Amino acid sequence: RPIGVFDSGLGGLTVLKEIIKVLPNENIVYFGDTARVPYGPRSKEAIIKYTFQAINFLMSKNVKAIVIACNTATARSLKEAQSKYNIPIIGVIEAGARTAAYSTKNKIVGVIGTEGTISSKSYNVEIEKLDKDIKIVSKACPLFVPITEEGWANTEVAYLTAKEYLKELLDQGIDSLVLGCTHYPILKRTIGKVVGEEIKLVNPAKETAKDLYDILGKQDILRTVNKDNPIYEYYVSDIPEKFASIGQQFLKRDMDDV
Ligand code: DGN
Repeated sequence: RPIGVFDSGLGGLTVLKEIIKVLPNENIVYFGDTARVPYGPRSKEAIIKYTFQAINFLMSKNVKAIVIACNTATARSLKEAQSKYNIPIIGVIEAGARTAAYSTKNKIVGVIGTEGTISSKSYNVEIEKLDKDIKIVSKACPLFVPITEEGWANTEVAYLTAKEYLKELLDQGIDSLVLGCTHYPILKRTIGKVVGEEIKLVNPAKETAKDLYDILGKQDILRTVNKDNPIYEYYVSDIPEKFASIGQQFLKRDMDDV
C-alpha cells in the first residue's frame, strides 16, 4: 500500500523529496489541491473541509499513512484529521518545532510561514511544549509563495523581499529560522544570503520524513523489499500543466505520472 502526501498545491513536493530520500522503496500518491491554493489566507473551517476531502481521496487510493505536507493545513486541521481517521496521519509542524528547539543555542527562534500558519501560533505551541524559555519571533511572508512559483527564487526580487520580511526577526537576534511553509526551502539560498551563515535554517520536511519512517517501522508497514521500482502517482484538482513544469524544480526529478 502506498503512502499519501497531501498539499495545497505543488509546494508539498519539497516534502515529498525528503520522504523519498528517507524512504526510497515506498510507493507514494501525491495530491495537490491546485484549484484552491493558496490555503494561507483561508479560514480554519474551509481548510478542515478541504483536508478531509483530500484525505478521502487518498484513502480511496488505499494509502497506509498520510503526510499533511502543507504547514497551513497542518496548523489548521491536523488534530481534527487525526481524530477522524484511523490510519497514521502526520503533519510537518511538530517535527519542525522539534528541530528548531534542539538547534537554538541562544533560545531565540524565528518562524516564517503563511498568514494562516503564523496566526494559528501552532509552531509556538509545539516549541513551547519542548522548552518554555525559547522566545519565538514570527512573521508571515505571503509573497514568498508566488515568487517561488514564478521561478524567481534566486533573483533580486526574492532577495529584496526577503530582506524586508526578515529584518524584524534579525533585529530580535534569532539564531535559528524555521522555514514554516512548503515553498521556503526553495528560497534557502536567498534567505541564507539575507540572514547570514550564523543563522541555522530549519526545514521541517527533513525531520517529518524521519518521523514517518519511525511510524511505519513501529507499525511494521515499511516497504523494505525493493523488488520493483517504487511508483509515484501525482494528482491535482486543476489543470496539471503548471504543476508538471514548476513541480520539477521543486522536486528536482522528472515527473512522468502527472
Ligand atoms: N503549502 C502551503 C504551506 O506550507 O503553508 C503554502 C502554499 C499555500 O497554500 N499558501
